[in-house]
Amino acid sequence: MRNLPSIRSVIYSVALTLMLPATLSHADEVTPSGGNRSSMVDADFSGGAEHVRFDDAARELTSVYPILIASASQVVQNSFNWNGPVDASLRCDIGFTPDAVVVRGEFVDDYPFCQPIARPAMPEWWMITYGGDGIQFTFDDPTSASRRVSFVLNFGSRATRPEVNLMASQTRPAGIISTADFELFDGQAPVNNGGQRAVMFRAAVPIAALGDSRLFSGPLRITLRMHDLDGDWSTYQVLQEVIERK
Ligand SMILES: [Ca+2]
Repeated sequence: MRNLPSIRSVIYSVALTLMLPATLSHADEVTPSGGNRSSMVDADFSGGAEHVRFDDAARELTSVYPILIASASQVVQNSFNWNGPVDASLRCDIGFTPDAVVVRGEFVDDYPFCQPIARPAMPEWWMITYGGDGIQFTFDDPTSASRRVSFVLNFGSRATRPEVNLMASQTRPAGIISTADFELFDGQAPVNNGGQRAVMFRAAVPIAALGDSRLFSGPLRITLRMHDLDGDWSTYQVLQEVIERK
């Protein structure tokens, strides 16, 4: 029997700074070892931005938007693989400052940090667009299909060396955003989710490293995709939610 996730009832806190730091202790052991597949995401690229710290950016927030992914209707690829919120679900606050995108949230995954290749970003023609566990944020202008920026919170295999990867930008090459701040923490065990502990994450990404700062000053469509791999490629699934910032 699957109960509705308790995270549905969680009231979002606008105060991103209330995050309680902890260490991440339960990186999953079933994660295959990293491979050597070549990738679009090899460059270390800052875009000339200063390194940003989450705590500093969170103090400058001008707007915050909550997103919840926990229902079957949000599984947009390989929905037959989804076994409910214990398998893959998340909630996230996406905030903006004049200079940074700030995200904070938590996810539940029965096999977290499964990442069989070192650089999981895949070309568009792959049916699997991101070959491992990761959370992808795409921002585009609803009035102009050509203006689009996308980055991924790349957990790294077994949560070692988490990094932010720029996936798509009109003005910047794909690569590691070394000026971003990204951390993972142990979360609490939500009630009614089978005892699966949540993993908390928080990140701040300089807009200058994403390119096209004008994109972030106008109407914005925000697409959040949770890429979930639980073992071999047959387990791959994608969950998605889209919101619009007026
Ligand atoms: Ca899973």
